[in-house]
Amino acid sequence: MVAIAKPQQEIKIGPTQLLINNEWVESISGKRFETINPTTGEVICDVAEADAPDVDKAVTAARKAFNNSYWSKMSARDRGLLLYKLADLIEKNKEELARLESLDNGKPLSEALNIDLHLVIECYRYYAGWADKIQGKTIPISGSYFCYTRHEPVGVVGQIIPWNFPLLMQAWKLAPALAAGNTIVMKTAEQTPLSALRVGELIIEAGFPPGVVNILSGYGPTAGAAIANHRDIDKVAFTGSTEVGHIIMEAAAKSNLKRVTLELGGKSPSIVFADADLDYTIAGVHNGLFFNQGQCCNAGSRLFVEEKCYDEFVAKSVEKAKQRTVGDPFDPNTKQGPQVDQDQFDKVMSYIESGMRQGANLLCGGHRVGDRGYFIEPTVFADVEDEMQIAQEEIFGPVMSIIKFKDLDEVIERANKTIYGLAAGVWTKDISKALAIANNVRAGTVWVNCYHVFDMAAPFGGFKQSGMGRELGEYGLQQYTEIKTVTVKL
Ligand code: TXE
Repeated sequence: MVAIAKPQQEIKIGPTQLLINNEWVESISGKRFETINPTTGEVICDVAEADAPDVDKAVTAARKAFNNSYWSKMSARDRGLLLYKLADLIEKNKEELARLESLDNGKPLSEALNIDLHLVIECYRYYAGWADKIQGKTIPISGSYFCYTRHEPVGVVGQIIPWNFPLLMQAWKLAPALAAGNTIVMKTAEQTPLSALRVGELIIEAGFPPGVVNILSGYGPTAGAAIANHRDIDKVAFTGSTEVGHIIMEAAAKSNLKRVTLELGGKSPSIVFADADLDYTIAGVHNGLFFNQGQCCNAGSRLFVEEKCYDEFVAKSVEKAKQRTVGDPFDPNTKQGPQVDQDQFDKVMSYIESGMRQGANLLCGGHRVGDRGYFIEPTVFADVEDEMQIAQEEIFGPVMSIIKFKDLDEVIERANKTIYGLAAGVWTKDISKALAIANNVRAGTVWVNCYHVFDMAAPFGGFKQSGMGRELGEYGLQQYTEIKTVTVKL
């Protein structure tokens, strides 16, 4: 039984309608859907449910704002100031936003506040600084011409975000798009609509003009698909499953060849060599897998451990997992809250069953915690083989799969045997081994003796079926601009 403490302060829910053209409106169908508290399984409230006609309405507002408005004529520096103002407002309201995030998503409040909100505020500030530094080039072409490039906004951007970091994924999408001068129709994840809507209020308060940011709550196959298929959306940016990533690209191809960026699933190898500082590494890989209830696209979910230190590593990892406190996200001692919803809970439990069925060695966990909400024990499997489902597919839950390896070349080959390529970790004191992994593992990010280190200035994204394009940093900004070449006869 998980004891559920009452949140110390009453949680203010904020708006539950759609944000279109800086107005809070019901959906055209009048439909609403419920958002569930994953800690208890109870309904928090209902929110307006967008579908294709609401997407149309939001796109019309966004197009108008893009084509002919105060926004399109605003200086880049003033756009940056608006983003700074939004960051300040989020900072002012960060405790309230963190509580809302924990309520709707289930993540521990301390993490929502100190990690998610911290990064959210940094993200808006980082891209605020970029707004007036988006520059083209002058190009020395042959003949009597003056040639230069302009980096212009792509236009109306559709953004579809997931539920694992609702506010942070909103920031990663909104901040670079706004810095570059685009207008936006964002669909949040149906599991976690609330915090993004509260940010919608702050967007209006900051002074963003009508139509620049439109926020819709709704489901994927309806509102999400309407965005991906829309003929007047110039780009779609998506974060979610690889399966839906395929659907988004197909929709973009079949509609208007809108630009597509995708940040998808992963099955990232975390590779431990016997010379690593073992206790430090065990803590690092533990966090690399269990952080955020294991619901991270970049989780180090294929843990390769060198034969020479395997037994000790496994024993200590199991001890560490057993000590992890699972419980009420509002309790300051909690390290792990519930999975986000019943579907994710069922998915993780079915992978645990599959691990046992296929002969992996379950050393701790494997069960539900309590009798309500979506809590799962921190689970460790050892003796996992490469071809087992738990070593190949994204579990997205608190399930560690430990795999034995013998040497460097072998582990590189095995680490690359996956359809994914989002991230990788390597733990060693030997710089040559570290760089051999960094150079040869096909992944968008490689962490050496660390994991989950994010900075707004460092790009993030996937090789292979983990995605297309990059988010964050200057590279992330480029995905929100079109390059125009201007050639002038002299
Ligand atoms: O993802 P979906 P789900 C992975 C993770 C997880 C699995 C399923 O393995 O267990 O995906 O999660 C919208 N057209 N990741 O079902 O469905 C949807 O409404 C347009 C990894 O939540 O991909 C939501 O807003 N949009 C991941 C968003 O896509 C559609 C984060 C993500 O939902 C759509 C989340 C459609 N046809 C899950 N169908 C990461 N990369 O971090 C759904 N959506």
